[in-house]
Amino acid sequence: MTIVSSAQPWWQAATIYQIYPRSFADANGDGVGDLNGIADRLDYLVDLGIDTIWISPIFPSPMADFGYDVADYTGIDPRFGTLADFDALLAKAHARGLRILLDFVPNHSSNQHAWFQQSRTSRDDPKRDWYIWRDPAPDGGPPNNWISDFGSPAWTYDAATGQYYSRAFLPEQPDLNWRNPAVRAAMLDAMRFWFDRGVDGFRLDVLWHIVKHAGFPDNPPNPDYHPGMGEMHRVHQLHSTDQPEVHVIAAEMRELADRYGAVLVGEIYLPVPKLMTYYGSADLPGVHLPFNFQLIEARWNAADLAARIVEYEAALPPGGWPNWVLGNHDRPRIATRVGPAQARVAAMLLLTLRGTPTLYQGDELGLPDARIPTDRVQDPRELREPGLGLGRDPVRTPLPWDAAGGFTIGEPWLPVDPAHLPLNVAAQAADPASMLALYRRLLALRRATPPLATGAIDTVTASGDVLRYDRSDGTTRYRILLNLGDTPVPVPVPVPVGTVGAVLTTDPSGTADPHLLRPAEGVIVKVS
Ligand code: TEU
Repeated sequence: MTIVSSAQPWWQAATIYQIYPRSFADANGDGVGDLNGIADRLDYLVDLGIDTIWISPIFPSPMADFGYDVADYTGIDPRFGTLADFDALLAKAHARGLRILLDFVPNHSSNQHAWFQQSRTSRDDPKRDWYIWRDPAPDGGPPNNWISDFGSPAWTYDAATGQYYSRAFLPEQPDLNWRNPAVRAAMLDAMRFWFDRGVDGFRLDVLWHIVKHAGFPDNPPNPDYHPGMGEMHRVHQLHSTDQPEVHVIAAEMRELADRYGAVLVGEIYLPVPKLMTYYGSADLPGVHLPFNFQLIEARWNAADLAARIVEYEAALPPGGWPNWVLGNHDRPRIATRVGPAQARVAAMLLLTLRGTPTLYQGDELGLPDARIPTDRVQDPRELREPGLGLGRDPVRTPLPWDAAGGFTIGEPWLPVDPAHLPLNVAAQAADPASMLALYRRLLALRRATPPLATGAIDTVTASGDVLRYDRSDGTTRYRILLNLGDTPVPVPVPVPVGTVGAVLTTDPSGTADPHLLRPAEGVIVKVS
């Protein structure tokens, strides 16, 4: 896509929409969403008002982790379509002013990847060192106490050569050895392959995981561990993640991306101070946008949100551009986390904070987590640690397009929750009081109002249940007032709501009361 020259890079004013391709739209009726399904629905995304799509992995994969186990970094899985389908989708998206980010999975490949198949054949194979192989501990067990994010040791024994390989996730996801320059070259080549086709950037899966401590010391135990947390939390991932060398690799990726005017978004679950290091430095630039999951981690009250916004903004390094994420394919949905009324407030919050927002497919409909019958569970995480509420199927069910479903003419790979059907796209598109209509209004306002997209943020304060902040570009100032509670709150003085009037309210009535914030009401007010 042509790069528009302007003072501000395109991705700073962008709004990102995450597509989980298995569940977005199925064009060929096999029950699994596909690239042609996305291509058929691009106008929905244009009407919604987003401008950048991130598509979860579409590469050839045995689907042990639904695409996050890649068997070929430069192909398309036949379930999703062909390379020609992808090129057509990209062209069609670009023609509509939509950019596309792919989901690159650098930490691990599939165990079916040709590299790993070769690596496991012998200890002397030239590809041996492309993965992380270690001798057993003296007792024959795993080399150290590292634990997979999905529970159980982070090592799998391979009898053929008598060693363990490292795998931070499933046994089907062996960790690549990023300390090996040949791996780095091959993975950068794979990124270049997609950039050359016109891809606008990547989301980088578990970026903080990709380099491990060279000495493989035990991780320290977590004194706060209790079984309900998931087994991964038995230890702190001190030595298995977030090693200094990751920043050198991120800088190599950044250098490549910048040559194409592309954006890199890093998936990093770390506390804010650590997260900030992934912006890199002037000498060693990191990713453009280290994903900020503060809104996912927050307790839903004004004080906690205000504190997190202030902390995050203050921690940004010089030139570091903020970003905000409300949900994704791994975490409970916003409508379930905070309830349907507050989910409208959350929409206004996401789309009025400073920085690039990312919203997850279905959240614009206010979908709650789907109920999954036990015999239909697909997520390997749920299957390995059942009943802890860590399963991800509830946020991965097919998007309801119309009252009958409309996702597929076949049998969907995950069942549609009947509770989702009344929230379908067609019904909400026709209803000005709907969540979808609110998202459309918010996105349209953000597009038309530069201070809301890229202006400064100040006066972030919590008073009682009300979270308040201003956005301004020096001449025009907007005030955002969000009632995080379920009781009416008098509009705090000196907010001159009456003077200029509310620009937009989350209230389904569409009208704002100049003196009162209703329960779970948010308003945007122009104050100068
Ligand atoms: O997720 C990473 C991720 O969510 C975990 O590392 C997280 O820290 C852990 O589950 C604790 O909550 C990414 C993808 O988004 C996910 O879908 C993949 O399964 C995973 O990486 C492996 O590729």
